[in-house]
Amino acid sequence: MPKISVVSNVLQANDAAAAENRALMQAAGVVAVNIISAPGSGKTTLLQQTIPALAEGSSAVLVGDLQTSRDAERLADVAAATVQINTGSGCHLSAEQVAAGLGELDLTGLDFVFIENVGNMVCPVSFDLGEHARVALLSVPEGDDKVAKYHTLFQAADVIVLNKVDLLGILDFDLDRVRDDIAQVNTRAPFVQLSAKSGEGMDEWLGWLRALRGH
Ligand SMILES: Nc1nc2c(ncn2[C@@H]2O[C@H](COP(=O)(O)OP(=O)(O)O)[C@@H](O)[C@H]2O)c(=O)[nH]1
Ligand SMILES: [Mg+2]
Repeated sequence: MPKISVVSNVLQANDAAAAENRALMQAAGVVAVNIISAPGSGKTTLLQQTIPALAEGSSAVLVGDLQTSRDAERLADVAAATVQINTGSGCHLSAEQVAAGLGELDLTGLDFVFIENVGNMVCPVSFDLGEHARVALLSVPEGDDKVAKYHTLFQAADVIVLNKVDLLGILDFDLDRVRDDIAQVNTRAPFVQLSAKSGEGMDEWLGWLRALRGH
């Protein structure tokens, strides 16, 4: 069998599992948000601040990492439930892994399931997990050239978040360049600038999530 067929079969199986995940969460009235970024851009920190601000215990988190349950431990205090998914050497979460994670959760009464994908700006982009919305997260220390370099991530995003704006002015980072690059690839997604550390800009992010949830 040609290699291309194998790849497309993998994606077809993933898409079927993603559709089931989406239907399951839809039926439970839960909104799923898939967060994709490079390692260290602040996914876990952002969720640590976001979940209590939305409402303590309103959200569950599925966290993907190659190894360790460190992020799940960091989120355990604020989330209604947290499932750590170790991918071994895998550079992204698959819909089947998310299905297994959802099997560990009681979705009753939840507003959101946040999915912290494996830190990677390339691999997770091709894999629908059954999310309702996709977040592309960038942070100031990564540099202002990443939107142009990793355009597929930003093209596929429903919202683009720039984290660590408390470091603007300390590090060289041209915000206009990022705005221009986003305009080239995605005119649909809002561009939210925030600091998960200082809290600046968090209101706009929380407002976007509440609008997504519909209340
Ligand atoms: N200065 C600053 N540091 C941050 C901010 N958000 C996260 N960090 C730090 O960035 C590092 C990586 O954050 P983490 O949440 O683990 O990133 P993840 O790998 O994407 O989950 C940690 O040392 C955080 O304290 C922020 O808004 N400003
Ligand atoms: Mg993390």
